[in-house]
Amino acid sequence: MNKYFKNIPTITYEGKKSKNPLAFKYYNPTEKIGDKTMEEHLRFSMAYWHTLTAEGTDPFGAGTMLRDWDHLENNPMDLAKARAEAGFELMKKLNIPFFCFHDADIAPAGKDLAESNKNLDIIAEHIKGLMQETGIKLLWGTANAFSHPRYMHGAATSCNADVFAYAAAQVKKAMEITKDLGGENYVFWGGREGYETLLNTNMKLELDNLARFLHMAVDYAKEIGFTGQFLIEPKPKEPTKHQYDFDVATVYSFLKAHQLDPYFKMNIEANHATLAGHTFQHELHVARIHGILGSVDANQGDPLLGWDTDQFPTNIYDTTLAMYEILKNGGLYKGGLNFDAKVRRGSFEPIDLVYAHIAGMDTFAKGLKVAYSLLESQVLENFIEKRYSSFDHGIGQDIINRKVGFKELEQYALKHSVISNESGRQEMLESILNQYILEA
Ligand code: XLS
Ligand code: CA
Ligand code: CA
Repeated sequence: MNKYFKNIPTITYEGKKSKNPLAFKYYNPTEKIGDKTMEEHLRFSMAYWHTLTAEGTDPFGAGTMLRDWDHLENNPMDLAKARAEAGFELMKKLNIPFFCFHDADIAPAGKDLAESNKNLDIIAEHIKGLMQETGIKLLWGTANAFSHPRYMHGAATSCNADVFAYAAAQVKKAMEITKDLGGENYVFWGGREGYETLLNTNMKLELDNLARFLHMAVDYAKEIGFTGQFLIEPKPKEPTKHQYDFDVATVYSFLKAHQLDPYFKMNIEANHATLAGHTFQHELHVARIHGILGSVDANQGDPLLGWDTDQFPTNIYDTTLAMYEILKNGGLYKGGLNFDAKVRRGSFEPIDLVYAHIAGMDTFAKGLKVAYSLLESQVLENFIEKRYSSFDHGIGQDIINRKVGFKELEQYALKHSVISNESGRQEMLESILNQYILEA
């Protein structure tokens, strides 16, 4: 496999002193961090869409990306095969063990649903061969039920029942292919499931239909024996003004309200967290404490821009705190760190894809190391434990054990009306965190 990224060598670990831009400085797949190797902890994945199909277009201009496979554009099936080969060559050279795709990324749409499905079967078979040849696995599959004009009003939340049916057929096929390729998860990102104005929207019906759709997916998974994890990917806005899957907390209450909670976990994207006005760590933390942290779309937004810029993750502070949550979760289990990230429009050469993935992989590897030593020291755990220690005994313990109500608490407060608090020591803790980052 040396056709599309000819001048790129296999990327290896050279250590943090290396100045070679085509080497890992922190990501050392076989290095043990605790009882797992870095490869087992991080489970990196390439996103098919950004890396293989994106052209670098924006609302102001045409595509810029130089991609060796694009000369095949007049023959869409050959183009799809070449893309797959290029993707596996790139993953092999970067030592990325997983990939993720939308149905629309891997095969061209046909003149109707039947032809689209046929195209998918042919390309999926080709991909299966490449998976066998390289040992690279499928982290998750999904259906693109948002790009085609038929989805202008949404898919499972469209006002048009024919669109609901088409989306169901598309998801059915995407689930079958994901199962056939051994996918470990299947993702539902809301796409256009949301609304622009309540002047034309029956929100109750749309939300109920979304729940009906997800129940049908659960039923079909059982029917075909798909045992991968179902994941919902929250996002607060873009493309619609109000996305129904706003954030982890919103999705969790939706799942609970519709008895869907036993079947779904979250796929948390960093850039979606920040668009929702949260930190990446906040979303991971909320999912973790509810037992629904499934997988991660590893990217970052730009604090100066208010949209989904999908940049490669390079912020060590953020990856440290993300890995901290992931380690506390006991890992990602079937999930992984999928680079749902794209190179900037000006980074148009194939080698930029390599630099971008190296940057993301090293940033998460460093984050893993820092998070592991932070956790080992228990410095934050000990502080937090002490901070809440008033609930370990006396009246605090009675509150926890529900032994007291408002009347008893009033009696207590009347006797203890002089209260003393302790500092939260935020700046001291931030300084400790910096120290761990600098040392690891
Ligand atoms: C878009 C989403 C999308 C999902 C998969 O913002 O990130 O790419 O990850 O449909
Ligand atoms: Ca995503
Ligand atoms: Ca995104």
